[in-house]
Amino acid sequence: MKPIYILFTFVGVGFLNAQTLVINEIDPDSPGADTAEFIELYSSTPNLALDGYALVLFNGGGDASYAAYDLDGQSTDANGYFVIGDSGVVGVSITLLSSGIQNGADAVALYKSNKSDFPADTQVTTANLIDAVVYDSDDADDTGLLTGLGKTVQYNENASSDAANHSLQRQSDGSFKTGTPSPNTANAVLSIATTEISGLRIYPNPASQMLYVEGLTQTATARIYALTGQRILTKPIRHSLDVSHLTTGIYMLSLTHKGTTTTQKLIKK
Ligand SMILES: [Ca+2]
Ligand SMILES: [Ca+2]
Ligand SMILES: [Ca+2]
Ligand SMILES: [Ca+2]
Repeated sequence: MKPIYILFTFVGVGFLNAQTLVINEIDPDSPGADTAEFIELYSSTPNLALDGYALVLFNGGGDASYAAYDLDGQSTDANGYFVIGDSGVVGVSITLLSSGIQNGADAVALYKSNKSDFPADTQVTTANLIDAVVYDSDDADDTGLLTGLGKTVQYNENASSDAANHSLQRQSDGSFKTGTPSPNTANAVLSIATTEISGLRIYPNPASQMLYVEGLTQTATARIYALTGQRILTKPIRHSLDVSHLTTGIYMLSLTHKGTTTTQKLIKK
């Protein structure tokens, strides 16, 4: 899934800071009477004003809208999260209408637009589209939604046979995987390699200036990703890595050494 680059500037050598707003997690099907549904947005810039954005929910039946929400006056929080959902969901800022979130095959889309542009039964469009997720619960791919929103992959909330207790969560590679819902907080990291490089020690973590690595017997490749999946840095590493230019927050650090890649959470303070 391609991140949307709204603004980017180079800071230092090899660093790319991009302001991004994405659909980070969706939970259309929830336990019982399905009253814990939510959509989580994430911005790489904390406290991002959401003026001018609208969230639109599309029905796969006619590939047309069944609900729309203006996000004017709202903002992401200090950690970059924003949640629209049922009233009991942790950190909810806008409560969903009674139409809720349909369980699929349907779609959720974020536009730089207004609710008034999406009265009920408005057809899917890529005009002013910022991000979209087409999802289902063991349903066939809906080509009308996928094509209409410029997407190629439809994600299955029931991929681990527990749609009610799982949400679909954006991973570091931009794909969505099922896991325990995490409204208003970091998604579970579900796709990282579990391989370990023996004798490897990475410290300090959290790091503010330099990150030190012990145990590499030759130069490795370090890659740092934002939680949105966007790669921020790729650099050769032997003993240390300067992370002073990273914005405070949570990242994924991957090290590839002699053909083995290990990935771990990195906190920049
Ligand atoms: Ca639902
Ligand atoms: Ca669910
Ligand atoms: Ca359809
Ligand atoms: Ca989350």
